[in-house]
Amino acid sequence: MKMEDIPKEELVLSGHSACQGCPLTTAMRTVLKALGKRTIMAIPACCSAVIQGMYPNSGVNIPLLNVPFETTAAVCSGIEAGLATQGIDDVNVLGWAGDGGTYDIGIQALSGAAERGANFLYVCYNNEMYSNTGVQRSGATPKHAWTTTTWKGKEEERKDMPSIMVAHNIPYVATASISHPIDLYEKVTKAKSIKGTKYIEILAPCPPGWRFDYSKTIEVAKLAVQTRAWNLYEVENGKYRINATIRRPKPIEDYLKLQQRFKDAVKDTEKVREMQANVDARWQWLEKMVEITN
Ligand SMILES: Cc1ncc(C[n+]2csc(CCOP(=O)(O)OP(=O)(O)O)c2C)c(N)n1
Repeated sequence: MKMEDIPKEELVLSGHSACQGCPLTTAMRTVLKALGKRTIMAIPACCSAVIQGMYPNSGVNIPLLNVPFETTAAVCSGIEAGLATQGIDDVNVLGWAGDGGTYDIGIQALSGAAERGANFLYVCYNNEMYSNTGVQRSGATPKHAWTTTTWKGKEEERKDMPSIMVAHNIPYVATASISHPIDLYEKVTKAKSIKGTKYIEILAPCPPGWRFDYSKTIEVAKLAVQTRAWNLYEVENGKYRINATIRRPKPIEDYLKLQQRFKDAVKDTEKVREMQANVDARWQWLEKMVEITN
């Protein structure tokens, strides 16, 4: 597939209020192009809810519900049940939430829906913090990252949310990045064809939160993949596949030094070594998972 094969019609309209260089609109454009117009979306409190518009206006050209923070997956289960009752089977149900609304606040509803096998796609756009309320740490914030609530650097490792979703034995789990739109488009297209709960997590570097220049969003996202700080992989019926094999990864500093949130961490060689070791170990784990599940 090539970029030209991605549909031209935009379901994310101009006139929304995202920051310049905001990654979530980039992600949402691709996801909605892959799902198409016959899609109903549920969005909890997060940047997406704010930028998409204030009632009665909307910057998204499909039916959309703004729902309480912790309820995204429960609402999606309800929409799906309502559609099934009416015999409608050609409408996609999409839950769309940030990492705060997924890793932390929405995890209970998501876990329940996944355990019941509710038929919908859940997308977490992961900007590794609570962005909308002014950059607080979330369960997705990496160790040593500055946020307004971890101003000396976060002391804990982040959760491994994709693995938590794999442990629910759902048919499809994938990671993606805004820097790889074809990969993302293909993953959403695949998820659309699968019945059951599907989970896709998209890395979404946030310029004001991660503290880099607004023009560098895609560059930072690319570097995350090139340094293996963020790996692109999918797990289909328990089988792991790596989608971007980086033979000669760049050193982790290349990624960290573009982001002011790591400005103190990069001065500490021990911390940088630790982060490099974590990234290397994660890659080895991923390769092992591919080996043992195929
Ligand atoms: C129950 C509840 N608690 C807190 C809030 C305040 N709140 C609104 S958006 C937000 C941050 C959401 O973070 P995340 O899910 O990571 O999405 P992002 O803002 O990064 O897009 C918070 C804490 C709320 N609206 N409802």
